[in-house]
Amino acid sequence: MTTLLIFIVLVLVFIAIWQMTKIFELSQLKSEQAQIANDTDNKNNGYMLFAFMVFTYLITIFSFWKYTKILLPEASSAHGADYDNLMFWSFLIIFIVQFITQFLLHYFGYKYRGKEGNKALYYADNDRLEFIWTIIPVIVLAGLILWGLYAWTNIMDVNDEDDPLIVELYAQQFNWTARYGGTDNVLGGANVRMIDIDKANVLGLDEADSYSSDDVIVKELHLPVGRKVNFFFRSQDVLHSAYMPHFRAQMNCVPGMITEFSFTPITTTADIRKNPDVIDKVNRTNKIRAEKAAAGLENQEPWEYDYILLCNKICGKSHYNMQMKIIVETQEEYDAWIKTQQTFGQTMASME
Ligand SMILES: [Cu+2]
Repeated sequence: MTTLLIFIVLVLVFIAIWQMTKIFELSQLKSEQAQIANDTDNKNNGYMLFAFMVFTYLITIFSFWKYTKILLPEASSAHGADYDNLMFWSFLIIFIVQFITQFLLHYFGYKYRGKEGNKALYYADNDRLEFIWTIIPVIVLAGLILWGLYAWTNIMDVNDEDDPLIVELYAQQFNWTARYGGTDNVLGGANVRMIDIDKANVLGLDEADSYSSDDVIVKELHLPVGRKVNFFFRSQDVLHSAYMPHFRAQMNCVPGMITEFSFTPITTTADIRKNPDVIDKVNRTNKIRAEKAAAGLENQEPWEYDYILLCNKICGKSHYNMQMKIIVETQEEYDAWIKTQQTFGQTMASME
């Protein structure tokens, strides 16, 4: 792959040098006529322009056919469908407009290619035409923007209604830690200055704060299905971004401040694994892994589909691997799991 890239770069450098010498040659005022485009040149350029349009459309169709199956499955959060709808209509409109405008651009370039003796027609303006191509984009864009603002306001509305579960996501180079508010569902105060590695107080919780002792710190995020979750984000070192693609959620983690985001998971991990798109994706991946196993390569264990929290800001050399598993389960399963976890108070006591 690297060899191929180096080869491509070298070829491009040579083309650049060749073109530059050509420009230099052209700039030398010689009375030679050879460099002036004749009808054959214009015709060839016209055909190439047309061919390029056909190529663009073919590669678009090919990409749709080949790559749509690698996209995310349907959203697993309550607000996800609104987000996907907005995205779909925005892309559809962009796609239709680009289809028409690119056709006009390339087709007219081809149709009105230069011909000996042809003169351009002087055409001052056309008020009606200008009115149409101004007013239609104005209406469409205003509609999209208003809809977008409405969706944004709804999605970004973090409030305490409906008894949300309180979870903190803590980012550091290069891993995530999650903290639950515990039985009181209130997070104890915390600050990076209170981090005490010797005492395993890795998140810098305030031991004097009475809300801290029942907090539960974990390395795997469990969420009960159907309950709203209010997330609070902190970062220890640099800018990170908590990205939960299956829930259409992302929020920056900024050192020195607490950011917030809220969503309601609506599909359990067990249920998303039954989604036909997901089953198809898992089968395709495991086919590749089986081939790897046969060839004795790495990453050959069968893969099981999971929700995941990723970092979406390039935060350092292991950024690509900064992730945490998310499990959405029934309330009973969640209750059973959280009961088995140690509280911060218990961890501190065991360290003494
Ligand atoms: Cu990161």
